[in-house]
Amino acid sequence: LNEEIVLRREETLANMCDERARMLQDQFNVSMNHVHALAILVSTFHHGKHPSAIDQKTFGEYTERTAFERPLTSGVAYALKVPHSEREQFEKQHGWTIKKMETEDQTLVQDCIPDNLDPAPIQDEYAPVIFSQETVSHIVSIDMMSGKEDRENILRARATGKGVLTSPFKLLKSNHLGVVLTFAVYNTDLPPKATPQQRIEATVGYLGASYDVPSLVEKLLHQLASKQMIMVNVYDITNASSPINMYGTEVTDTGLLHISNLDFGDPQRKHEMHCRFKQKP
Ligand code: WA2
Repeated sequence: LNEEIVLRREETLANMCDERARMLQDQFNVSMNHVHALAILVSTFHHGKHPSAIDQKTFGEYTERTAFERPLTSGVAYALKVPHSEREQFEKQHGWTIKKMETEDQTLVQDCIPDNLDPAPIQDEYAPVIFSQETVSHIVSIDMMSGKEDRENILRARATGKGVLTSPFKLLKSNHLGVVLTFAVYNTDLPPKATPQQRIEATVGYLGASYDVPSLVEKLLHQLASKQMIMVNVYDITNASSPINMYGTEVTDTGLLHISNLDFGDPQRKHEMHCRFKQKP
């Protein structure tokens, strides 16, 4: 009798949670495939054609018109690999200096337009953004290697050739935690079974997408009926001893809980969805 009711309740929660986790994972996977295709587009039409068939206007229009193909993303951008020896020539050609992304004091940078940012200090190499979707135009000219999370992503993306994800961090011009997905773009000399070193050498740039997780998960869950019934949290559990809450209000509730696994396609990152009923039985 009572046991039966408890079992049914657990089953309902599990089904609802699994459905939400699957939806989120599927939408993420769809947008990841499309970001990968954008990396190939840049390789083919920017690096593969002389002169290039892509400029900021073309990139901006194309990425805005295809935004529907990349659910959950807040914007995409392309950063070029620039060794220090080519910095001067690069800056002269573009008519702007490579800017530094402050990571120690993001509160300042948050509200800055790139024109007010400091030039990047001397480094072996830089990753300045040259093309962006209109929604993230504030990162144009910023050296993505000057931000801790972006830098780690760039290094891992180019050594592996896979799409890689950052840990959650506060994105520029956003008040929420988000993640960045990065694909390296290689020149055509890359051998089929390339070593990490060969990949690094063949790298010409980085195509990245940013995900403002809270607002995008909210939008996704909103499309579902019975949103009022359950409470959802999304965690980055890569570091098992200190999970990071990426979506949902922090909970202390000890009631019925179901945990659904989330796979965002980067084996180095682990995520979970936690679901609870809002109402006690
Ligand atoms: N994109 C948007 N907002 C950000 C951000 C970012 N990175 N980093 C901090 N706030 C061009 O991996 C290359 C995008 C980085 C790609």
